[in-house]
Amino acid sequence: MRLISGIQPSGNITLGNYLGAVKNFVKLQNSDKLTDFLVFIADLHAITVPQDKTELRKNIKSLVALYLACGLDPEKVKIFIQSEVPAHTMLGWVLQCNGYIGELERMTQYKDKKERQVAGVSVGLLTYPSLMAADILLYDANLVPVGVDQKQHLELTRDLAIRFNSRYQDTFVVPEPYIPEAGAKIMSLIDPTKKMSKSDPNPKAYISLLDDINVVKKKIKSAVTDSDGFVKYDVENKPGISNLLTIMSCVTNTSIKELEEKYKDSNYATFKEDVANAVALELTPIQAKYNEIINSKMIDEVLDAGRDYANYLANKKIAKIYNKIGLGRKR
Ligand code: ATP
Ligand code: LTN
Repeated sequence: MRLISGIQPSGNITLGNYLGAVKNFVKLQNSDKLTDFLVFIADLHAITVPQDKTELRKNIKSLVALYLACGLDPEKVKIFIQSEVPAHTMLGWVLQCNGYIGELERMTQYKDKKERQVAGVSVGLLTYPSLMAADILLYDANLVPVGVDQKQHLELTRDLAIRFNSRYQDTFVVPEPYIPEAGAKIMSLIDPTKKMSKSDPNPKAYISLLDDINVVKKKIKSAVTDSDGFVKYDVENKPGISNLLTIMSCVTNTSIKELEEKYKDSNYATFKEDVANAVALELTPIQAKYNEIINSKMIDEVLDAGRDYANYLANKKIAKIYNKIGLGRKR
């Protein structure tokens, strides 16, 4: 079984990216059903909205170091940068020509991000899911571990694969999403009805994995909750407390039920203090490892090996696809 996933270097990854995606990559890398696991830095996706050149470079490197610091083992997972494998863009174009504007315009992420653009909406923001589909289909991946916000893009990927397979005969594996039961949608700390997002303009909304530990604790303690005063999981009426329960449950591997029982007589201050300490405990070793890795040679070594392997698989596949469509001369 082949797995693939990517994260955009659009900022430092958040606790949401970690619990919804990276923590699961680390679990899945040990599965005995695995033949290949590819994890990449989706830098071409990041430029769908304006990025500062220096920041982008810094974020790419930092994301590799964070993947490793969170426990991805380069022996088991090939880590590479999307823009270093040109076949992604080559297939992205082909899939744009097999997708419909209407289906792209329906994507929730497009509709949300479009509203936030002050300097104009790029064409790439709309066509981005075709490139995401290319990222996956290029490798005949079976399973794609992602947070719940990517489910719609995965459905589109499946539709594109099925459509292409029926037009040009079987070419692509139709992939399945892998969405964790808990932690697939961590919410903003200042507006718990909104997803926690690394590109949120307000840093109080998210916890970055690289935030100073005291800042992490402060952000959790000042997370928006409600005035009921009892710790109970109820997403509809108590989204802030429910979000903190989810976070606590994921970092301590304890069920929400058990946590509700434990904190049934506690006030919010005590509960938040414990959540803050639990998150700090999870992030402290990651930060220590990150600091060891960020200036080491390991980053380039891992990326060189990942790039070569990904190009090897991707170039074989893109040649077959171009042949099926009738592009260029027969190879
Ligand atoms: P941006 O703010 O630039 O859109 P993002 O923080 O939403 O970025 P992505 O790079 O789009 O993050 O997502 C990387 C992975 O993390 C995806 O698998 C996505 O589903 C997952 N993810 C993103 N946000 C959350 C969240 N709040 N909770 C759980 N998983 C998340
Ligand atoms: N669109 C994703 C990042 C991403 C991705 C992928 C995830 C780009 N290509 C392929 C899984 C598989 C996002 O999280 N915004």
